[in-house]
Amino acid sequence: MANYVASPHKWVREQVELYESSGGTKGTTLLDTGLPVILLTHTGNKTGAIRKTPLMRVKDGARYVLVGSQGGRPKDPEWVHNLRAHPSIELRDETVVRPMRTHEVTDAAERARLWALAVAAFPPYAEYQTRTTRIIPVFVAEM
Ligand code: F42
Repeated sequence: MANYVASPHKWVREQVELYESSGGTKGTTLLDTGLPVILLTHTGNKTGAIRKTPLMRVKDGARYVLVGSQGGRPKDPEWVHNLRAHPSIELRDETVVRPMRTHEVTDAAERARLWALAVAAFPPYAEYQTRTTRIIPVFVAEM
């Protein structure tokens, strides 16, 4: 059984702890935006450790859209590499926890459709894309 290794970022680590310890009833939104957050449990590509990452909740029907924005920083977040190597995850949406499969969206038209959903759910994503030359990766998570 792999070990859980918490995020080095205090605010992220604390959100994960509150979200999980409350059974998905607290810590479920992003700071002062009030917008909903999901919790991804995934496997480290290099370490094999269990990693937990809060992301904005973006839905496409029953599916979830995962956006590797990381505030528009120059590099993809590390969880993106983890999902490319280990697509099986667990996704917590408030009180509901389910195993899911993920895939990266490579088709340009499909990515554009999902990107529009993402920006509608969390408008700052649009600005994050302008801060970086990388194309922000988009994944889908589904049962
Ligand atoms: N980040 C987003 O990208 N999109 C969002 O929508 C988003 C929303 C959000 C909401 C609430 C919140 O609290 C945070 C939110 N974040 C969002 C930030 C997100 O949770 C992550 O902190 C951020 O994306 C950075 O992810 P990261 O995977 O780069 O995390 C770093 C800081 C980290 O934890 N690094 C670890 C470390 O020890 O330095 C290692 C992480 C890791 O997975 N290592 C892999 C391993 O094998 O263990 C190797 C990875 C590789 O390169 O192969």
